[in-house]
Amino acid sequence: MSTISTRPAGSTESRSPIGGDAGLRTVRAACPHDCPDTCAMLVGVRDGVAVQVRGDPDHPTTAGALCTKVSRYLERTYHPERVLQPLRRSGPKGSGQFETVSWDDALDDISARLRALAESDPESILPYSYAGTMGFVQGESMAARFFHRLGASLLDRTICASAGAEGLRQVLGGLVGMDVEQFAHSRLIVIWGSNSITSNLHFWSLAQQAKRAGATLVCIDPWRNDTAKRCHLHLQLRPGTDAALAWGVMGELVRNDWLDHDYIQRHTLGFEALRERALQWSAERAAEVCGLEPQQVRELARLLGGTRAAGIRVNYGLQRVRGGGNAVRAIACLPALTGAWREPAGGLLLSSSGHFAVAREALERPDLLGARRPRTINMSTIGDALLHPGGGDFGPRIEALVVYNSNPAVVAPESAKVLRGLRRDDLFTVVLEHFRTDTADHADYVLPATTQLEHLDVLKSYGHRYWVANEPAIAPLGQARPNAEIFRALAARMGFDEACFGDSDETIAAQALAVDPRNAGLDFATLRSRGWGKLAVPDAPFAEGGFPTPSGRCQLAYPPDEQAGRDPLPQVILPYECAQTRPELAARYPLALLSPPARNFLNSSFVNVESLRAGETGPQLLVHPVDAAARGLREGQELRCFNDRGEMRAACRISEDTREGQVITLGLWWRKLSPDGRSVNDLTHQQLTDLGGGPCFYDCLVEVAPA
Ligand SMILES: Nc1nc2c(c(=O)[nH]1)N[C@H]1C(S)=C(S)[C@@H](COP(=O)(O)OP(=O)(O)OC[C@H]3O[C@@H](n4cnc5c(=O)[nH]c(N)nc54)[C@H](O)[C@@H]3O)O[C@H]1N2
Ligand SMILES: Nc1nc2c(c(=O)[nH]1)N[C@H]1C(S)=C(S)[C@@H](COP(=O)(O)OP(=O)(O)OC[C@H]3O[C@@H](n4cnc5c(=O)[nH]c(N)nc54)[C@H](O)[C@@H]3O)O[C@H]1N2
Ligand SMILES: [Mo]
Repeated sequence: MSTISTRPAGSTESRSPIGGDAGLRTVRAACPHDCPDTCAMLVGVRDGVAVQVRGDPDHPTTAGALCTKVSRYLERTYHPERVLQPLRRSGPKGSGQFETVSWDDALDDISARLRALAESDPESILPYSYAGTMGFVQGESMAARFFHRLGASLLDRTICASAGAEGLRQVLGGLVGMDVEQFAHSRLIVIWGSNSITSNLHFWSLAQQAKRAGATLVCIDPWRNDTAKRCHLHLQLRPGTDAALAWGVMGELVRNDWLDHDYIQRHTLGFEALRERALQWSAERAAEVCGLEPQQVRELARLLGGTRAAGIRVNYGLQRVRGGGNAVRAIACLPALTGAWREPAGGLLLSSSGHFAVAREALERPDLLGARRPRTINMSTIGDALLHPGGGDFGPRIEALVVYNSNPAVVAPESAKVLRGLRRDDLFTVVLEHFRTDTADHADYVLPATTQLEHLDVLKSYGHRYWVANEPAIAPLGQARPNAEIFRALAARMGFDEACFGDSDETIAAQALAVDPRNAGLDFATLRSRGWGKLAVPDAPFAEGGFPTPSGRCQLAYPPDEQAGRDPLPQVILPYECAQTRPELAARYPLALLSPPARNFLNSSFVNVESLRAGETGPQLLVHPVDAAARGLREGQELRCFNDRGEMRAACRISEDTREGQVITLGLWWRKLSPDGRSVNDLTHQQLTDLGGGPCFYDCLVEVAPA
């Protein structure tokens, strides 16, 4: 059991100047962005102006370093294009023409419009939010209370992680796994579906420590990304074939008896069925499906089978395909078969979220629904939802959309439909934002929100095990208000008089931490003074089994009572769009398109920060030399990348880092900041993953041609 590690008392004062500058006050903050690293930050403030942000050197995973993006947080906060006053639409829908309006007028009108809709059918109102900030206060607390009390439609927040989360839950029982800090001691690290240098930098530092100490690093990714280039082995498989690779490895483990029979017998369920299925998977069969050499499958199995302290860092990159949920299930079986969970530096980490004890009901107050059970809309099919005329199983047409912490005009799949929906003249749209994003341009009202430097919050992490507090460093700029304050004000105008609508941000932050042994010694007051604090969770949480499944065992197969006629074992499900499943489509659109994160952006955030945008030099498309030659494409040339759903333009980059038959473009460019006004999501579709109802961003066929 790790002792609760917090900053020692005595170093808790928040006035310790950086570099001995007496006028400089230091405020403890937390990076709010959707990233596993959730860094502890120190903000230097002079005369009410934030002048410096840096990583907290004492926080074990931040270790004094911020990523390129967040080290520019001041540029983002003080950006000349921040929305600092409420705006009301003054031109046609989607034109981006606005006039300024007072808060009172904006809130009066918005609450009147919502009240009128709620009187006929509150389910015609839909909140749309994701992880613009991961804070509990400015995320789903006051906002959730507001929509629950209203009886609005519920939103299924699937856009990132739901397939993998469900896959992991079925095997391990929740979003639980290794302590990321333990990877520093692993002897083998398998980075599976992640470009860690871009998306999980502080994990990469730990992996580097392990590498220096002699560990072997393996990367499994269809793209030879920056991370793959720095690993000892790279298995550059076809996208969407990870489950087949995992089965190939399991076949080798079984045939060679590289198994921990004692661990399997005591702590797993379904091994006999798994064993039988695994024997059907030769290295050759797996290699054939994955587009690899059989030797590569054998090598991965030999490494996993022969290393106890083997840590698998799975990330969400591999579950954005049709079979993503089952791929995570298959991979999650591996550490139980080899007994890697016995070691603190062995096992697997997809997300650490489930280790946190969060008082969700206190924050979100689902009890405010009373007896009402509103329908749930999947955020990944927002295009179809906005265009639905209403009726039948769908229920009422969506008449009002309230967007906060998200940018659906760019991030959601099949943009043509999302934009057509947002342009409906009869849709009333309110967007809480820092900037005039492509989504905000479609609003009837844009409400100016504060950034992390201007409001209070508390955060957990999905990559490490620390709670991190965020103290406001500066006063809100202009007329900006925290999300929670905006929903509090709307609630007051709607006449919601439950006491919870009077909770201050401090009260909400304190409510977030559940009373639970994992939070022992941690409360918001402590976090506030110390900045962060670690959960009391064992270093090797499943060394003696004790998985949070109903059986307490690692579920290699569904338990008998959950099988209900389905295949109890992880399945191999090929993409919706590939030569095997859609040969006629692949004949017209033969190239698989991947659109993973850009290093200088955070999804669509930071695209408008000039210095970071300059680092990405415009939308680019990586094309394999063979595919380029077949189409007569030249380096640097402007390309048209298209399918039946849409197109985007990008500069041609001929590179052997991609596979033959696969093109790659990075990041989610704002439409209005890309040369052709389009986004990669003009090309993607709204079909959902096998588990969890997630989007299939990396399951998409296209063709390219000179523009
Ligand atoms: N700089 C930066 N950091 C970020 C983000 C960002 O946009 N920019 N995004 C944040 C968010 S929202 C998230 S969810 C996290 C995690 O973000 P993830 O989306 O997991 O991001 P990455 O790890 O960068 O990239 C995914 C990797 O998966 C690979 N991949 C694609 N398809 C497959 C497949 O079928 N199989 C396998 N094995 N690999 C595949 C891609 O080639 C890519 O290298 O990162 C966060 N961190
Ligand atoms: N093609 C393709 N599409 C993808 C992905 C991909 O890899 N490829 N990745 C997907 C993934 S993993 C994710 S997580 C989603 C991300 O989708 P989103 O969660 O929508 O992420 P962002 O694009 O970062 O947009 C967040 C917005 O919230 C705003 N914001 C930040 N803080 C606050 C605040 O305190 N208050 C308010 N009101 N607003 C705030 C920011 O200004 C920003 O415009 O995109 C998905 N879309
Ligand atoms: Mo994400």
